[in-house]
Amino acid sequence: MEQTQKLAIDGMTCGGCSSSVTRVLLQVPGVSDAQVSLAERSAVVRFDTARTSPAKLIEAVENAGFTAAQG
Ligand SMILES: [Cu+2]
Repeated sequence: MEQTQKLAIDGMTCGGCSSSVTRVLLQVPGVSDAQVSLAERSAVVRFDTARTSPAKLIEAVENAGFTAAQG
């Protein structure tokens, strides 16, 4: 089943950061869309619940050097 999850992202300071976060989210298997907002410090991610989870999305963002939380 597809689910949309909003994440709060800390540590983005420019468009390069938001591009990086977008890329790492889209690279997670099962993610079909990621809309990252630098201004709102957030991401809205659409994913297949059978293939990934909010915890895995957060892990991917944090492995790229940012901080993420559900919300
Ligand atoms: Cu940056």
